[in-house]
Amino acid sequence: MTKNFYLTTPLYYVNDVPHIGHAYTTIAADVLARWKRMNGSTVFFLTGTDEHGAKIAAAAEKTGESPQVFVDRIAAEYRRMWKVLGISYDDFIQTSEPRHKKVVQDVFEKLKQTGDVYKGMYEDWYCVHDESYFSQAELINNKCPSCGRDVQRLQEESYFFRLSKYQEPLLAYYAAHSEFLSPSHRVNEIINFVRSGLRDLSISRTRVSWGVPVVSDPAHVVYVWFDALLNYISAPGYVPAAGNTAPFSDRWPADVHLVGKEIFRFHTVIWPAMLMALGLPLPKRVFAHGWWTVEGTKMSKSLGNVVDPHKMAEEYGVDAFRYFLLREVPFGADGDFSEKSLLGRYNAELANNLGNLLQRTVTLITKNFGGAIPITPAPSRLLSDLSAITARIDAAYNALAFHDVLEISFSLMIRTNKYIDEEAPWKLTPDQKEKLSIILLECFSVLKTLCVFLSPFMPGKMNEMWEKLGERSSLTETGPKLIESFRKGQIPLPSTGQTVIKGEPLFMRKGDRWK
Ligand code: ME8
Ligand code: MG
Repeated sequence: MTKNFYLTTPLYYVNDVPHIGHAYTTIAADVLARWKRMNGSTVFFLTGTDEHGAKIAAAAEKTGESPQVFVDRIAAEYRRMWKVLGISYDDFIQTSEPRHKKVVQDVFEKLKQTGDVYKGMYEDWYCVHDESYFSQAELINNKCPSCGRDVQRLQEESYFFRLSKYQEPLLAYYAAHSEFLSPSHRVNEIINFVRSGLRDLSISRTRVSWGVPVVSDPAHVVYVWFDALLNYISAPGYVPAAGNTAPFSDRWPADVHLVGKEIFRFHTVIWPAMLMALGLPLPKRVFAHGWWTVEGTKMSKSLGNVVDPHKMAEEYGVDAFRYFLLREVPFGADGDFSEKSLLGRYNAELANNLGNLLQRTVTLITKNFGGAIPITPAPSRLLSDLSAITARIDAAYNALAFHDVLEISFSLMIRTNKYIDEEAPWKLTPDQKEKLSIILLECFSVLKTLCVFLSPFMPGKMNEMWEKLGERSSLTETGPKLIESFRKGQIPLPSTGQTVIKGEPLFMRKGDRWK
């Protein structure tokens, strides 16, 4: 039976170049997508770019390009970045695409008809940078509470979305679906916000021209957030006139919307209310991760401390960079990026632990058995709790606790390296070949298991390791069967004559320029 699994990243604004913040969310989503595929799910992994609004039109004007040429160019940079970082997305949506705009327009008209969208007058403090209105009470020192810039008093005719109507239904939904607001430490902020009262939301602009025009009133363009959020249903093929029917309903509702904590509220208040208004089922989970700073300070273009993922991937390899981002900080918490820490973990964990475990195992098998993995029907001491370990790995992946997956795997590496140190197989005499076989088969089995657990994080390196272990099948294709046996506590034996390949270390140690 194949299960469908639909997950998304935010749609990134195109007025910025992709940096580690965007890479973080997208890599996390990719890890989950790969794990789900390996477990036999049919995955639909969506990412893309958020391209409308005044800020983006202004950014285009600065470069002298038309907005469309500008957004296409930056969107292409995102695609290129995802290619470099090995992101296995299934669809990339740009909000300026006709397939998306059509859905936005049809949804708008549909909700106008049902009365959830109505016309009124809007007046408040407006921040151009954030394209948001704020009430006097929300301002901080009379400046924008989000970016600290000046705000201006604006009044305009606007369409509103009847958000206030959904206050109680939202609270009821949160109460009945404990996973919807994830991680759990974020539940209270949302519940308190909704309880404090929801105002209807202004969802059209007359001052902005780069956007989706309202069909029945083209002086208005749709507010960027109302426009952008709809990508999650436009990409999988929602047709407003048809409602929740196949093929759209095969994908929808989303299993996970992965977002940064600063946009959690948009995804857990406005978005579900929009879906309720459309009569669509709600996403199963919205997960907010934390924010990266760089060496203690907020990343910003003006400070010149924006970390370029291309550079990190070039220096340390894509896989080590992917590994590091999810290893350094518990997923959901804030973190601080430093290259020193990346180098430290690269050397200590990847080169000295994982790489070394592979290297010594392969060397011993080569030296003592001519490379052929010894097959003994011995019970594995190291993996005696394999079904329990696999259950913990499953649980960690399902909770999006990527750091736990890595920690569990890391303990296994440490344990195995320690086992080799203690057993000192190089000291065994020729009449102890049986014992040597057992030790090496055990190490081999641990490495094979690690390949499966870690390949979503380091697909390239784990394929390399898989090949070095003499495995011929494709790791991603064999993965599902292997995970099934792991769950039963069974480690499949190598095939007869399977030989390891001795070569370059998996991770070359790097000189420490900070020492
Ligand atoms: O908010 N640390 O787009 P955006 C961690 N277009 N994650 C970070 C980060 C950091 N320092 N910086 C960025 C938008 N991110 C809207 C979304 S969705 C319908 C519309 C990641 O380009 C994180 O996922 O500002 C954050 O939520 C997202 O980039 C914001 O990207
Ligand atoms: Mg932002």
